[in-house]
Amino acid sequence: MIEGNPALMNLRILQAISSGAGNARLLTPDGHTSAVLAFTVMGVVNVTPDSFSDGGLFLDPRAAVEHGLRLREDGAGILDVGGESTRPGAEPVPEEEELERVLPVVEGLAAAGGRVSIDTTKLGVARAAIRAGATVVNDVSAFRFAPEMAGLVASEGVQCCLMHMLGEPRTMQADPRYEDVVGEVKAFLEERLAFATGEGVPEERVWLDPGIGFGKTVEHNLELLRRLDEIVAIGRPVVVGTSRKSFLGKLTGGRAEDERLPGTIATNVLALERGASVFRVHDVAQVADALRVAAATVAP
Ligand code: PMM
Repeated sequence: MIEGNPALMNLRILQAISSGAGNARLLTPDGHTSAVLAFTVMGVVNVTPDSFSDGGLFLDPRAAVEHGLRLREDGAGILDVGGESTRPGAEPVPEEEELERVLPVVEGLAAAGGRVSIDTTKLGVARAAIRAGATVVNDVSAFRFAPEMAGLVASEGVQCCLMHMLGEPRTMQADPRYEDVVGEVKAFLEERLAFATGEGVPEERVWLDPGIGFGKTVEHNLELLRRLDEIVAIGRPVVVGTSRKSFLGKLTGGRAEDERLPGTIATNVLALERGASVFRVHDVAQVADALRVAAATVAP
């Protein structure tokens, strides 16, 4: 447990691990670490027909690679490639199909020097993506759907993001309930971290994510964001993914997905202030600017 200002905790965490939160972008152009709070923007590259805000836009691998490279120019330190939608109610995609969608994109982005994470819950997809150049496994099931994923991450020496989700995407939004959402999510993440390290993954390679929108009501999401410092206190870099999610629409009178950038920025800026260090977003340029400015105001 680390105590103190969450933003400073975040900085200490990032400085304590030489690889930081992946290739944590530092805010000074000359790359000094001590002057300004560090953060990493993770750009979303969904290669799916049905993801909730960008489904079908980048199904062609060339379009997806171009999109990812644009996001990198916009300030994404990591490109998160996903081939299976996790929108509420989504049905699983067969492994072969997921592989066909993501592999050319992972290969193309890695060949162009991009740092790639693979957003998958499947062992075979993670293994192939790592061979194709991915260096982070972003598993929204936190190794629950394929426990062998932990051994893969350990033996390949890659990093992983373990996320909280209540159940599975098909059913997660059917009346989610918690006694204490923050306490339960925190306990889950601590248990998953212990599982990962027990399987040989060095703690320094694990990031944690409260899973905004994954089996949560609007109020659950807000409580997790309000008390994010409690998740940060576990002592691992915290990833947040609020980008364009439906609770932002509900809080703003029913705004559509492409009208949720202000809400996305507000939540990411506050999450930074509360100690999160990796921000998974679609609108990289705008969020990166907002985070740069916000980070300057919480600099030590
Ligand atoms: N959200 C989505 C997909 N993958 N991964 C992590 N670590 N955290 C998230 O919040 C997350 C994720 C769903 O969003 P999308 O359909 O817009 O990609």
